[in-house]
Amino acid sequence: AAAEFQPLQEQLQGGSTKQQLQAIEELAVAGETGLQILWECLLERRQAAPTVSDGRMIQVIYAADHKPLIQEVERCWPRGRLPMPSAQGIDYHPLQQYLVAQAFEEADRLTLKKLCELAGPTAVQRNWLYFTEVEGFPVEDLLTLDRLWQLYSLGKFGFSQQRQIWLGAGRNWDVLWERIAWKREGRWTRYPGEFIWDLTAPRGHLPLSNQLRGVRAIASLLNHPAWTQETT
Ligand code: UYC
Repeated sequence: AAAEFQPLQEQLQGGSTKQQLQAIEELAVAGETGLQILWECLLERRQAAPTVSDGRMIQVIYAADHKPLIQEVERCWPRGRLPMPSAQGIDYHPLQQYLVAQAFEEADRLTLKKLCELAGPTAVQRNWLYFTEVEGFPVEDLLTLDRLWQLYSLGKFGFSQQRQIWLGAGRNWDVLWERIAWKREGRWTRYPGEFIWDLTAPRGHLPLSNQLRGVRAIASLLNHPAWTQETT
């Protein structure tokens, strides 16, 4: 790569997460050479567990609509950068594709659909979750969903982020709603128009859980053993 890009390249390889993400945004707008450097970095790290930098680099290549590099990414990871184990044989690949494309509204809707699939056919029919169903969710699938959302959101989105904020709020729902912008000045944020469907959203903003039928389902989700268990 051209010498002028060397500092950014070094920042990308050796910097803190914050510095890496900064370098990625600069390389994203630096044309062909910038994109090639991002691809080289992805390739070098292909054996390691994916980080938010890897997720962001992939998003940048897709956002640039760079066909040859998109093809390389898909050849290297035909099922997506993040492995997506499921105890129920559920296919999360379409969700990873939405997240890569930063189609967060579609990804959010699909997440609810997948959670309903996880709960079984009656939940799919009703298209919302009983808290008892949530309690029985396999750890593996919740971790997969959470890792997907984190990977493609600079680490901002996902249930475990929501859980951390909720715990930090002393488990007070109204404090959580305000912090994740599900309420503003005491008023519910309206679905879908008032939610923020991009990476400028506050931490924990996505994925959504409709509160029309009360907090028991999200309480089960945020209390799930997945977030405290030390496996997978
Ligand atoms: N909606 O207000 N929401 C819907 C949220 C509430 C309502 C879907 C989130 C408050 C109705 C999603 C919040 C409320 C429908 C969300 C929010 C309300 C609906 C689509 C902030 C009125 C039509 C998926 C907490 C005061 C559907 C789904 C229906 C839909 C998300 C109303 C993802 C995070 C209390 C009337 N809202 N929802 O679940 O079932 O249908 O009638 O939370």
